[in-house]
Amino acid sequence: MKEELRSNGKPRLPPGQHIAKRFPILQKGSVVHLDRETYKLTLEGEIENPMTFTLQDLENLEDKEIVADIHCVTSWSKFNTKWGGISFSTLFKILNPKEVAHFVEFYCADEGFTTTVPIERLKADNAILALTYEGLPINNQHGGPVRPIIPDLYLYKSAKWVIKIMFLKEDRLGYWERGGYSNKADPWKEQRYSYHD
Ligand SMILES: Nc1nc2c(c(=O)[nH]1)N[C@H]1C(S)=C(S)[C@@H](COP(=O)(O)O)O[C@H]1N2
Ligand SMILES: [Mo]
Repeated sequence: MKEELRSNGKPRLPPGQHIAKRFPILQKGSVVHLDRETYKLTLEGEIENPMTFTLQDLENLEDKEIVADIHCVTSWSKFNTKWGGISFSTLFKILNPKEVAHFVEFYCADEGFTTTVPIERLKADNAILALTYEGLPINNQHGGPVRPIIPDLYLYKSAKWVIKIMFLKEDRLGYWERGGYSNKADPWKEQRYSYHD
């Protein structure tokens, strides 16, 4: 079969990856079940307008859809996944991050799971704070009701069951990153492990 290429002529599948047949479900422990009625997302740290949103608040802000190829560091990739939700530029207009906010840390409902990304990564066109997958609310297995999807980084940066988003001056290592995975996590550069950083 002829290899698929991206618009820049490079292969569509990052080095060392293969296509998954289904959509694997992966997390450090068990699947978390968050109650959609009582769900709250807290946004705080280096922003002018800290706030807490209910799921309804977030749904009212929905303004974006992406179709993305996603890549897990354990080597599976999935093409053409469709997510709907809020663009980070919309969120940033509301929150007004301070000049000093260079990193964004996601806290998750599976105790102890965090991950951090440079704020610039969230400004990419294909990053989204996702509420839907393939047109339906994201299910528990895939991190619903709310998870960021950041397709340009290995999928451990796309935190499931997000309950708090913290804006930071400085970087902080997350759960998989402390365990030896790369904090840079660019699949095109095959930054899988921390010794590449
Ligand atoms: N809260 C939380 N988010 C997480 C993880 C986790 O352990 N906890 N694992 C990450 C990893 S390693 C991967 S590959 C993806 C898997 O997402 P999926 O189960 O929707 O395929 O979730 C990421 N987000
Ligand atoms: Mo992963």
